[in-house]
Amino acid sequence: MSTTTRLTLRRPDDWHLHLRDDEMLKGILPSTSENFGRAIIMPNLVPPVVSAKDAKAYRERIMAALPEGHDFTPLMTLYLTETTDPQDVAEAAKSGLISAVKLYPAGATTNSQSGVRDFENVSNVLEKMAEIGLPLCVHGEVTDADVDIFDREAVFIDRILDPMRKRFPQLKVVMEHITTKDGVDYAKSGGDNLAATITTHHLIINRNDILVGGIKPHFYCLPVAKREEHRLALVAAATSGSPRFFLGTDSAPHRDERKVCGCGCAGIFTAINTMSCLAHVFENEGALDQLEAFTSLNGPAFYGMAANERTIELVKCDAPVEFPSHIHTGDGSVTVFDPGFPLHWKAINNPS
Ligand code: OTD
Ligand code: ZN
Ligand code: ZN
Repeated sequence: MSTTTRLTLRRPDDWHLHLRDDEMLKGILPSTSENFGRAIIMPNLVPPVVSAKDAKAYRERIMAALPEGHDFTPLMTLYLTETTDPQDVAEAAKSGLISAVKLYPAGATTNSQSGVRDFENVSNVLEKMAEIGLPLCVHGEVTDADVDIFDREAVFIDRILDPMRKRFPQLKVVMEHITTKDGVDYAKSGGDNLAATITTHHLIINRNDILVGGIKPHFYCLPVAKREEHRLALVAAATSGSPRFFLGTDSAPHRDERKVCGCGCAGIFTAINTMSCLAHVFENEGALDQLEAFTSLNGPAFYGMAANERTIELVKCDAPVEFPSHIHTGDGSVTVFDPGFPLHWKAINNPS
């Protein structure tokens, strides 16, 4: 039997990324810009990116931090609040400044305090977005104290997402970082206006990895990883080739002191080794032929963009590929995601 040891793919994109700001931005941006052509940039800065003016300024800071020679386009988003102006959104979309709007239920994840409490108060923005075809990226977890953290995604689908999609059937929705079989099933059941991103880490870890044998703060993220059956459903979805699923790493760096402490932040940093991790996962499933769809084709198709022209190569090496265990930024050290197995696939970004 012949085994694949070399693959050429269109250059991948990351449809959900946290780049932060200032020294952290400078330190971690190269991990993405080296490996990806474009990324949807999350707006959960402090304070958040809420207006076109904020998005423009943030985009400029990202471009200023980009290393020479890196070919990378940040796709900006606005953070939806109950006072977002539909006209500002429409103009920012029309000018090409933003590619999506991000919905955080208030309190659902890092820096989401300014998110939405009463969905009625954003209906004017959603209506406008449906009209102009601008995608809404959704952090799909309820925040009700009486809902168990492991159930928050499934409950969000029933209570919020499904009614919202029925009310705005033309609205393009991306279910961000799905973590459950419920999320997979719902994404499959929608029409062409619905898609879901899947992270690298949710394809690799389950909740045991966080908790068995001692607590692993570097595996803690939101939505929290679920049972193994859910991870398997995510792997099946990602490797299926279905156009509804594509990569959004949700790579979310925090400096180590903020992860390893009495109340650790949520977020896993995967930007630097994502392509190697994904090649491993897809190879295990006998699905290397579907990797390009997941990382490079389905996302742009959903967002109405062309796939990247350039290509990358993935080469399987006998010796494990070495990645740094930490990225040292001017804002402190960030731990790189450890998948728990050696990585043998190496991404070559400028194949000759
Ligand atoms: N999840 N951490 C962060 C965001 C995400 O829900 C998310 O998108 C973060 O640190 O910004 C995390 O665990
Ligand atoms: Zn989120
Ligand atoms: Zn995120």
